[in-house]
Amino acid sequence: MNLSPLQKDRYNYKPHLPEILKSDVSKISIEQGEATESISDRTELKKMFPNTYGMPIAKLVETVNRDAGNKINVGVVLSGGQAPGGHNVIAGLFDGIKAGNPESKLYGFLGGPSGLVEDSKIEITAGYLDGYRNTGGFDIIGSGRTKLESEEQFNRGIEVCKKNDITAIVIIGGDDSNTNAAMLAEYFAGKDAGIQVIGCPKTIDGDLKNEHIEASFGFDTATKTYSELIGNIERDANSAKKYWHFIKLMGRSASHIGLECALQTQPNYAIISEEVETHKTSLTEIVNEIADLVVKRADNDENFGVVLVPEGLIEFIPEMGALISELNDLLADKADYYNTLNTFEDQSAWINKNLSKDSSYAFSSLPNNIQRQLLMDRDPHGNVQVSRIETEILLIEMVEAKLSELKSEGKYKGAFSHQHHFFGYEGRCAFPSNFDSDYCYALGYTAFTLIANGLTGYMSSVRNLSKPASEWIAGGIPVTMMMNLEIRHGKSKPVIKKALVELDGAPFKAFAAKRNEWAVKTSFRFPGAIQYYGPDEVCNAPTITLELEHQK
Ligand code: FBP
Repeated sequence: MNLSPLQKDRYNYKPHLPEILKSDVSKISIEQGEATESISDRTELKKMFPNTYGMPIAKLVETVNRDAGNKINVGVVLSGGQAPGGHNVIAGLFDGIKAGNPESKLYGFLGGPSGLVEDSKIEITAGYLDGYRNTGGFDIIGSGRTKLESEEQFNRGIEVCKKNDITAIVIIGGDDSNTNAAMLAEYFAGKDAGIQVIGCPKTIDGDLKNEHIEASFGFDTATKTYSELIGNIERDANSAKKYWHFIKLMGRSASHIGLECALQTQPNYAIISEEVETHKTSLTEIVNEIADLVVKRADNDENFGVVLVPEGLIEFIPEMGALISELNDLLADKADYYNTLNTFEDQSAWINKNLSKDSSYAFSSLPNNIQRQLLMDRDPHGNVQVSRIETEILLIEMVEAKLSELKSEGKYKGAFSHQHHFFGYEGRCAFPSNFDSDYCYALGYTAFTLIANGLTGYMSSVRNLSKPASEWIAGGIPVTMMMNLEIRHGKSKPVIKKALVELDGAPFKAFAAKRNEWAVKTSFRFPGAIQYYGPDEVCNAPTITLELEHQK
């Protein structure tokens, strides 16, 4: 294989570990606290999860565990979008399993959750894994977005595990995948199937976090990668002084990525979807505010700038959010008829007829290309695929129109040349930062210790993350504890509560305190590329978001 020097070198990186994980696995046990409750809807959730509701938080402690050496077979699944560090979760899990008993086996189900129901798998061996340690991507076994939620799938899961003598499954995924992991754990426990299920918190979006799960893995590397690119663009903008750059950043719902990148790079303008929703800001108001900023900077002879746009923005703009949810329901309920309409003209005419008056108005006010994007295929959860909606271009077109209006009124004299970018896939498979390499390995190793201690329905948890790895605290959090009921497509469903940007949280407050200063006066900050070697503040610093959250 033609390996890059960095790839070869990263194979040799030894992840830094929390103190407890340096002990022999036969000496790692768990200490359990009080019974727990879900964040809300307790009576209903208790009924839905009779076997796994209310379990205590588990903390790893150094005490003899006689079961750690049992020979076991474990299956692992990667679920959803790629996030840097997934390979290291598997490496940590593998090393834990083999440290328990070298005869134990780890199977990787191929292509995501569907691999489990289809019994499509490989055995992960030491030699095979060595080609993936400390590297980005999910290509070790592949990922997928199939939802595991039907009884038929759960029963298939039992059959496949029995056939392969697998007694534990680790599901590495986001909030939806971990919700499904909890349902699987409950179903297996109810059937006395003898199969444990443990989840691991993954998503670059950073929206799977709470009091007990401080960060989802991949957020650190992805935001560092995007921040490097944004910083480079800022420097280019400041050198050429001729372009406004509109940069859309991934993050399906929450704006954590946009917020972290704004704190890292100090752009002229950054939209935070949660603020737009809270203040019920309309699309026109957002456009007017950006146009106003372009005018002010032009008055200073600065006809350039950088605007960050969160991927999920469109759903948070009140009139657009209402439109999208009507479209989602319409396309799900009347899919058969809708699929008979062959031309965009027929589709949009039918859509307009079936939408409410307000949504039909919002739909008609959008350019044709955005209308088409809003009608594209939904994801397996029935959601519009926001990464395919070109919000950054929509904003550019609308700002341009506003500026020509202002020009004709004699209120704007500048030039508005623009470039647009979308940073998403560029960051999902980067070589994991040292932070993500360490964190992911620790999550995987912890997942094994939870299995070795007989737990099911837990998420692997590693906390105290703003401190050096040796001070991290490892354990398990019962998944039901993070759940509430939410209406999804008209039905009340148990789900892990998604963490959105909190407007009274430290990261947003830090951004809000500075953004006016960064807007008109050029104040760009250049984070540069992720560093793997060098002083701690250069190669081991966590995200600004994490640091600020821990200062509270
Ligand atoms: P997960 O929630 O599965 O981690 O995926 C997040 C994400 O990267 C979003 O930021 C983005 O909207 C989406 O995946 C893109 O999905 P796809 O990979 O299917 O294009």
